[in-house]
Amino acid sequence: STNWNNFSDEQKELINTLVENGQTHLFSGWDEPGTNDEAKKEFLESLEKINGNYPGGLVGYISNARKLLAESKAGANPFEGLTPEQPEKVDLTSFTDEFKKYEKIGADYFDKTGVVLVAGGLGERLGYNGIKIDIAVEVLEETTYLKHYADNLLAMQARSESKRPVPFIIMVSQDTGPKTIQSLEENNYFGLQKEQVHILQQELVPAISDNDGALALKEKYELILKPHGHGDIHMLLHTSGVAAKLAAEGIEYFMFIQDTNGPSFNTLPAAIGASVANGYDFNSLAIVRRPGEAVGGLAKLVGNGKEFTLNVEYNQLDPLLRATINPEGDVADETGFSPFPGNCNTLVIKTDSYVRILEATQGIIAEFVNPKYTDETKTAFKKPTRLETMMQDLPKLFGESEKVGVTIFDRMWSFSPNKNNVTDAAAKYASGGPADASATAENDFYAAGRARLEAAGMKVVEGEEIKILGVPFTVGPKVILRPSFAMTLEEGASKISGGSISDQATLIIDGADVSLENVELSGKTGLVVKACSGAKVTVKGKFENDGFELVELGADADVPEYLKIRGYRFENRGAQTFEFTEPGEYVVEA
Ligand code: UGB
Repeated sequence: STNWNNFSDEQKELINTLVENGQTHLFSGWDEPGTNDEAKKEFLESLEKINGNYPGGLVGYISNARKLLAESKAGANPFEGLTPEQPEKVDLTSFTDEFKKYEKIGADYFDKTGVVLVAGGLGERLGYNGIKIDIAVEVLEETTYLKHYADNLLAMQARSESKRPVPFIIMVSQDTGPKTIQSLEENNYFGLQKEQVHILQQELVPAISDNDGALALKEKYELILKPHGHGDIHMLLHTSGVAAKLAAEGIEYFMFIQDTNGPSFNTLPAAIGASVANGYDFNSLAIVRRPGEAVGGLAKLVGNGKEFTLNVEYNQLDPLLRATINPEGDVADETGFSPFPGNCNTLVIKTDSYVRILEATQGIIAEFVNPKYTDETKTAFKKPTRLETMMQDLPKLFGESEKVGVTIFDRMWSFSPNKNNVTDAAAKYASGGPADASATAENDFYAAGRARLEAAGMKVVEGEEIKILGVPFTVGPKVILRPSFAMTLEEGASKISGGSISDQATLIIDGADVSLENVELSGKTGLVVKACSGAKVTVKGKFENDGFELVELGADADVPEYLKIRGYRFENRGAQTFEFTEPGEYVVEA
């Protein structure tokens, strides 16, 4: 029931193909010619676009969906015949000589590393109406995740001999793209060069309403579209040519990071070092995992004449363990933790193997489907589902020769995502899991600063842990050592000698040539030192002031969302700030 003259031959062919592939319902309810012709045209244009975005087109998508849905209905075990064992691990959970050795190796790769940020997700669990990388990782100075990441890239390139700009690849989706670009432009790319930033946009895929792969309609002339998962990054790095181009330009490793994992750069030097020293093509950063925690488990899967190391996603780990090594499933071993390292989804991938794999596979990662069925007959879904992919599944494309390793770090140092709103976070914490909220992310940000001071020999008195709206937060000391000051433990130690910091004090240092000599901060004292490049600043002596005060806001406070999702803010009650904007030699004394 339409005026076919309105459509191109390609559009007519697409309609025929879709009808042949079980999608008659997309067109059967169309109005008479002359009614809603414009909407029909737009609908077809959107179908053409979606068809072009997906490798293999809509027919490929429908056939992949049918196959995966049939497997899901049959309850097929994707790990049939495989038994999980411990993967090859490098333990960097404490600051040993080995840790420092790896940092040293990795620091030589600052100008041979690119950073890939997957930021296409909206963070609905967090209750924040904006892009997650615009949220502040700390509210003493309100540094956003995006600025924090850019600061680290600037620090990496400042430390390399070549001073080559560190490539920064950001994957966005149509949900996050415009705001990401706006944020970069409004802030002059945070000091980065526009050319070093590569924005890649992932496309949404159609939702599916039944086991036959029927595409779901939102209304008569509109499909329901959903995100396809972070695994799209591999296809985009291939189709855009960015991976191959950067590899040819001498980039040897990519570090993949998530949108709101502040500690990622704490681990970068040692993780790259571990990849280099152990010849890893793919290195998964991991933490000691709590049983049942919503992070995947990293395991070596052995069987069917093969063995390979892979993330087993958290919803699949329990059934796999029950079917193989432990009838009780995803439970603690004698250490009190899950025997399998938890996936931080921070990945270090060697570019030459990566480009080779991308060329052979087009970067198309194994898809999966996770429909919620209405009952055990598994014939109907509660709501339309879609095919998804995960970036950590890349090793599924590897052959015999690629080496996969796991590098385990202390949790505070490596993994503190900001994913949950305060209410959910408090509930998660109450039931024994990590809160993974704004407050805990900020807390770990300061804890990493404390750890750097301690590793440099300063005396650090850790404060008490309070609960803010049911989420734990350590009152102090609050320490921010900007990447401009130190990227490795060794660098921190070379700039700090002696000194002490009390449990409620605050210390913020920004600048490459700042050094601390027996600095003592007592009580609630706050000290902020910022030095531009070329300003050599020596800080010494005992400081005393009223510093920063933590003010709890309560659940119903009328404050901006970035404060609401944490439940507190800081007020400056007399912290001292010393800022040097001209090169020269300076001494800051109490
Ligand atoms: N993301 C995209 O860029 N595009 C998308 O389509 C979807 C997401 P989630 P998830 O580290 O805690 C992962 O939703 O998928 C970005 C691992 O699979 O926060 O539940 C998004 O912007 C899991 O093994 O995470 O779980 C964000 O930056 C575990 O380690 C990132 O992808 C878990 O992360 C992650 O998206 C974890």
